[in-house]
This record gives sequence, structure tokens and C-alpha cells, in this order.
Amino acid sequence: MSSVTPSIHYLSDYTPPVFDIESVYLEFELNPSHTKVTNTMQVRCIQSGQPLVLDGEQLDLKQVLLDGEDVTEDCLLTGESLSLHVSKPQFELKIVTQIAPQSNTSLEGLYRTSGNYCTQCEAEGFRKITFFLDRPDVLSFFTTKIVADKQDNAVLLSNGNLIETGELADNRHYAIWEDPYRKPSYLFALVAGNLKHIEDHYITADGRKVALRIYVEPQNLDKCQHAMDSLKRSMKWDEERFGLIYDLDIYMIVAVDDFNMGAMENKGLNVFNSKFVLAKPDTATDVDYEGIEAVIGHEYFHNWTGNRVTCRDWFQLTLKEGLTVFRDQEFTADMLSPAVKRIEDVKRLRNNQFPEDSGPMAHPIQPQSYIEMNNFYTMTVYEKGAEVVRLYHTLLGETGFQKGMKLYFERHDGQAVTVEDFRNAMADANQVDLSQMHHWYIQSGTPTLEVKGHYDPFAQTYTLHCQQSLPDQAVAFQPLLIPIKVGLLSKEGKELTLKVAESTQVEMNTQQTQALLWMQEGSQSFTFENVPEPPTPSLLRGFSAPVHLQYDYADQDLSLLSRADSDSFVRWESFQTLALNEIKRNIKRHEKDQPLELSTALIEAFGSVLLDSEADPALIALTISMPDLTYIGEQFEVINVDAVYEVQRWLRAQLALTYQSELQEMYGKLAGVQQAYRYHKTDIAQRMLKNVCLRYLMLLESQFELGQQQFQSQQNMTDVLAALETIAHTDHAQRDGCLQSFYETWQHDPLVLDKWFALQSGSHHLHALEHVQALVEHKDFKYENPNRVRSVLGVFGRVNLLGFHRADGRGYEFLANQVIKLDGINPQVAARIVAPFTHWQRYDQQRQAFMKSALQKILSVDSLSKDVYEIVSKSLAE
Ligand code: B3K
Ligand code: ZN
Repeated sequence: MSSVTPSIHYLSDYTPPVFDIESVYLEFELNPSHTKVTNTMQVRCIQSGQPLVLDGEQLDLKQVLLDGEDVTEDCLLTGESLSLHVSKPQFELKIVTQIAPQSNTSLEGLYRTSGNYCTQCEAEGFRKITFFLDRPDVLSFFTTKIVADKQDNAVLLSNGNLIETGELADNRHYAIWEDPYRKPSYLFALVAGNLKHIEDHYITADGRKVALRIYVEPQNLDKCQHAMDSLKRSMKWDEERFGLIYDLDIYMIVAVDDFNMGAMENKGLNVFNSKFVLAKPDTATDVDYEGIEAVIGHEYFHNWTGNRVTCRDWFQLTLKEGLTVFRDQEFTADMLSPAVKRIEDVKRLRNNQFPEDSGPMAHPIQPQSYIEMNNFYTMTVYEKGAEVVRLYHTLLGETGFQKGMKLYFERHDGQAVTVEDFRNAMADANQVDLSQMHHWYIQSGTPTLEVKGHYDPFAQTYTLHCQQSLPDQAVAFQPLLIPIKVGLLSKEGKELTLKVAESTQVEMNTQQTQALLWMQEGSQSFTFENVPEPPTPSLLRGFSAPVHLQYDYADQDLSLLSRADSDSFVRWESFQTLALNEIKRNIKRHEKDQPLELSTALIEAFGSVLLDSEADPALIALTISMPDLTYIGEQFEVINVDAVYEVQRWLRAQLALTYQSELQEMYGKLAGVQQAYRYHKTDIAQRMLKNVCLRYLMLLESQFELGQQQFQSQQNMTDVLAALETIAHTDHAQRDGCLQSFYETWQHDPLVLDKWFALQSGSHHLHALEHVQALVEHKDFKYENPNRVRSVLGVFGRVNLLGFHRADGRGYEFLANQVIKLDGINPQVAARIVAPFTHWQRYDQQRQAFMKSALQKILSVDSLSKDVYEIVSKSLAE
């Protein structure tokens, strides 16, 4: 790191802007190495006496004109800003700068991708395009003129409506776009190049026709239909469920190969990572299809939750992201299966957000400070943020929640607001005090909810004693408002009718079998009356709050719940806990060199789930899959890498052996029903269960041919990839041949090739590290392409427990060198790749030492980016 330590931004330092940019006219004369940007702003002074300070980075300043007068010499430039003293109440400021899109490998600001131009401005990338008040609470009317060479840039796009096009000398042409809505600079977008598009339209609920276009590189035109269908479904769903209608005459999506994240909700012109647009049955898996529908929905939903109502400052990011993730989760649930979606989201949260919340980068959903804002687009802000929005929904119900949303838009349309504004709208619309919800926003860490049940046979009452706590906090713990959804089961698994004392704050479902408890104190008890027998409590139904639930269930309680509870989340969760307990017991045996054991309780529970002919195949698939390695690891203070891996694998292999014929039969039955690929929940569920059966069977040497056959039959990418993945985990003689044939078939398609790279990086093969070292030397590996980097380096660090955490420390050494190399090219991506190192405290002494020295090596690099510096220095400071 260079001698200057980067500065820290604090929420508590927020001050409103002292100037307003009412409108801006941007003119771009595009050229790969010297693009000229002429930025003409109509500025109004809000509070006099202070200089105008515009943000700007890596800009070559040419000229500044104040109401037509050259003031270039009067400007003070720092490398991060341009300041000027202006004493007029209102003025025009014209700034001419030059930038070089082709050498911009950070993919922030204006850059080149596959010979086209594109932009990414959120959070603070607009300042790499021109000098501006680059903050979300400055809302301006944008008009954009794009001038470019015609041959290379047939398409010229920006936000809003196209108002003029024309021809120019030297084979150039231009287009002018005007956005009728005021917006902050982070929502600005420009795209130019030789793209092709598919077109459709949507008739809004208020009868307007909206043109819908998806722009892609010409060879991808046949892979856009699913994205278009998803967009139309999103528009309809937002009208029906939230009453929100699209507000421009055109909605454009552009897919690019080089993109730092999934997609960007720029007003009227979304830019997408091609991974979340392009799909055909033979190139994309069910997971890809679902991801496309979800991300298309997410960006579309931002038009109201993010664009029409935006954030006051970046500390409010969860205002738009938590809310929009909640909305996209509900969308997917409504399109596919609510039960499956909920379980998938909980798994995602536990596997990715819980570790973040217990590591050195832990932060509340409303961070209180940051060095580099891009580091705070996290699982916590997004996914835990969505869980917190879900709490409002659980507490208020769908009707109450929608009332709150309505009031939120009535009050704040066209404004840049805070998380408090959202909470106040929810509270005021429902006339309920929600002030305690604030505590979810300012405290980090996953809360623990400890529950104990007590049955009184004389009084026939059953009491739940609940206690909440948080890991160490900088400030004194402030109790959270936790909604706990519960039911009580009889010995036979019947739901008991619930009755509580008058004064208790609970809401019952109509059948009186489920109660929603409002837990508001640090410790609180809830008593149920007229309970005829000691019940088994079904707790936290639907995962009604993002907490660690601790309840001392006996294995037979878990078996009962997993078989008989009415809540699909609790059924899944109970089986997972049963399996987790078994894994924990065996990890202890492994550590003592004792033989591993598989209990009859787990064997029987597995069988009864697998063979339940009434159940949704997707829920069977999710249930019988063992807890993921990362989640198992999370249960321990010190993660015993080898034991975690070996025990999980051993248990799965034992279950495969025990149920071999049933798994084979199920596999055969499901393989028989499959016809042409359909993106439909029934088919997805069948493929899911079929491939879970395959994964179990492939743990048995004798079954290798099954995987090979499925791979060779080339039905659709879901099945091909599932098969190839199981093959890649083995050391079978056919392994390399299968991988090679996949490569030869798909080397022309970057998104499919990413899968080929990822399979090898995540493989449990003994030589995974050597394979990954070879992959970064492969002719198709490119440090400049984030998808490729994530497929190899991201997957290796995050997923490859054995390879990354090799006992000799060579996995760490390799990844640290890669991070250093990448940091010089793309800091945002490098900061993501370094993340697995931050959990170094969780491993044994020797691994800790290796990981720490890898981090120190990274930190010692000259001119390290702010992005990587923040993550590495914070994790070493622990
Ligand atoms: N808002 C963008 C994310 C921007 C990330 C900036 N580093 C995508 C989304 O959440 O919809
Ligand atoms: Zn978003």
C-alpha cells in the first residue's frame, strides 16, 4: 500500500448538497482512446458562501466555461475533485474533458467490451466520465447526445426517449436521448456499438404501449427469448401485486460479456451481464433460467424501488436493494414454487451471509462507514436486507405491507430518501409503532434465538421461553423485534389448536393452528393454554426471522417434524438438523480416529422422504441433499477441513449404498419422463430430483456409467452439466476425455466455457490446485473478463474447500498472487476474490499462519487499490 491511507466515509458526516444541478446536457464524441465529453450543467446555488466541489477521477480536463467565460485557470484540481468559487445564484457550467474507454479495465465509468462502448456508474463511476455532483441525492434532468463513427457504432443508446438522430461528415452519425425523469448520476447509461436486438411490446395496465428491446451481439440473437418473456412477466407481476406501472415508452436491456456484477438498473436502459440474459436449453441450466428471470425482474422492479424513489446517500443502499431483493424473491416464488424458493433463499443466506456476519467484514444492513462503497454491495445489505423487509411483511401481512408501500410512493416519489422514511411509511400506514425495527439496521451479526419449552400437565399450559442475543457489539445490545411463527404438534403429528392469554401480542391463522409471536424483549415467554399433552414445537415457520434458532430437539422430534409438520420450511429444516447432528457426532469420531457411524434415525428419515410419493420432487431433492460444506463448517469455531469433507462424503456414500436400488429406480423413472426442455416448475423439479439421485449414485464406483451416459446423451445443459460435475469430482480414466469433449463442443460460447472452467476449479479432485494453476494459463483465460475470473478464482476460493485450504498452504499462496495480479486490472473483482481469506481465524493454527501471511503479502503491495486494501486491512486488524 502506498503511504497515504485511504479516507473513511461516515454516515454521521452526511450533509445535504449546497448546489443543485437542475439539468445536464452531455455530448459524447466517442473514440476508443480519446473520447471527448462536453458536459453543460444548469446549476443552482442552495447555500451560498461555499465553493462548488465536483467529483471527478482519471479525467483529462480541457476547459471550463462559466456562463460562457473561460474559468479553467480558476479551478482547483485534486485528482478526485474540481473546485470553483461561484457567487451567482444560478449559472451554466460547461466542462470539457477527455477519457480513454479502451484502457479502462476497471469496468467502471465508460469502457469497451467486445468492441462496443458501455457504462457502469453505480456507485461512484459517473465521476470517471465527467466532473459532477456524483451523489445520489442530486437529481437532474439528463439529455445525452452521442456522436460516433457509423461503421463501428450502428447503435447509439442512452436513457429515456430518443428525440433526434442525424448524419454527420466523415461517416459519423449522432443520436440525442432525453430522460423525462430527474435522476441521480449513478443511473446514467450509454451504450454504442454494432449490436442487434429483438423487439416486443407490453401494454400497461393504463393502456400505454411500451416498446421492449433486448440488444446483444449478433451471434446471440437466438438466446434472448427467455429474457424477453421474463421481462413481460415482471411488468405484469409488478402491476398486479404492487400496483406499479412502467413509466417510459421504451425499455431497453443490453447484454455485455464484461461486467463487474449481475446487471444495472439504469433508467430505461439496463445493462446486463450476458450471463443473466442469454439462454437456450442446450447452453443454459435451470439455475441459469431461474437466475435470468430473477435478475430481469430485480432490475425492472428497481424502476420504482430505486429509481423513482432513490437513496439519499450510499449508507441507505439497503433501502433500494433489500426492498428490491424482497420483491424479486416474491416474484420468483409466485412464478415457480414459494416453498422451494424460500428454502433456496435460506440456504443462500446461511451459506453466504451468515459467514459474512461472523467475519471481520461484518456490518449492519445499514453500514455506518466505508472506505470503498463498492465493497458494501454485500450479501448483508442485499440478502439480510431483504430478510428485514420480509419482517415488515410478516408482521403486517400482505395487505398491511402494500398499504405501507402505497404511502411510501405517495410521500417520496421523485425523492432521495432514507431507511427511516421507509419504516415511517410502513408504520404510519398501519398505525403501528415500528421504531424498534431500527435495531435491525444498526447492529451486525446473526442473532441467536434460544427457545426452551415447558409443559405444565396440571395447568395444561405450554410455555415457550425465548431469549435473544447478538455476538459482541461495539454498542450495548438493543433487543430486536423478532416475529416467531409457531405451531404445536401432538405425538401423532397432528396440529394442536392454539390459545393464548388475552394480553399476549400474537396473531393467529384462521384455523387457530399457527401463531405469530411478536418478540420484543431480550427475553420473553409465551404461554399457550388448553394444551392436552406435551407438544413438539414447530418453530420459526417459513424462517420467519434471520436468526440462529437454538432449541434442544431430540432426534425423534426432528423426525416427527420432518414428516408431519404443515410448514415445508420446517420439514426441510428438521431433516437438515437431523443430518447436521449426525455429521457433528461423526466429526467428533473422526477427530478421535474412531469409526464413523450412521444412525437408524437418519437412514429411516432419508427413506421416508425419498419415497414420499405425494411430495413435490423439488422439496424431496432439497431435503435429501446434505447440508453444504460451508454451512457445516460454520457450526464450528475451528473448521476441521478434512473432517468436514470426509464425514459429509462418507455419510452420503453410506446413504447411496443403503438406498442404491431406490435411488436407481427413482432416477430411471424421472429420466423416462423427460422430453424436450421446458422452463416449467414441474420439469425443473423432476430434473432436480433426478440429478440429486445421480449425485448420490455417482459416489459409488460401480455407477460411473450412469453419469457418463447422461453426459453423452446431451439432453439439455442442466443434465449435461450435472453429469459432468459428478464426473469431474472423480479420478476416473474417462474424466479428462469427458472434459475435453465438452471443451471442444463449447469453446466458442463464453458462458458455457465459464461452466467448464468452474467445474474444474470447484472439483474435489486431489490435484485441483494443479488443475487451477493450469487453468489460469489456458488460452481462454482472461483476467480482464470478470465472469471468467469468477469461474476460476472465485469458485476455487469459495467452493473448493480441499484445494484452497490445502494443508501445505499452496492454495493460499496461489490465490494471493492472483489477487495481486488482478488488483492492477480490476480492483472491484479483486476485492471479491480476496474474500475467502478473511475467515482465517476459523482454521487451525498452521492454516491461520499461512492465510495471514498471504494477506500480509497482499497488503504490502505498492499502490494497492482502496477496494482490496479495505478488505485485507480490516481482516488483519481482527
Ligand atoms: N444496483 C446494481 C449494483 C451496482 C453495484 C455497484 N458496484 C445492481 C442491482 O443491485 O440491481
Ligand atoms: Zn439491485
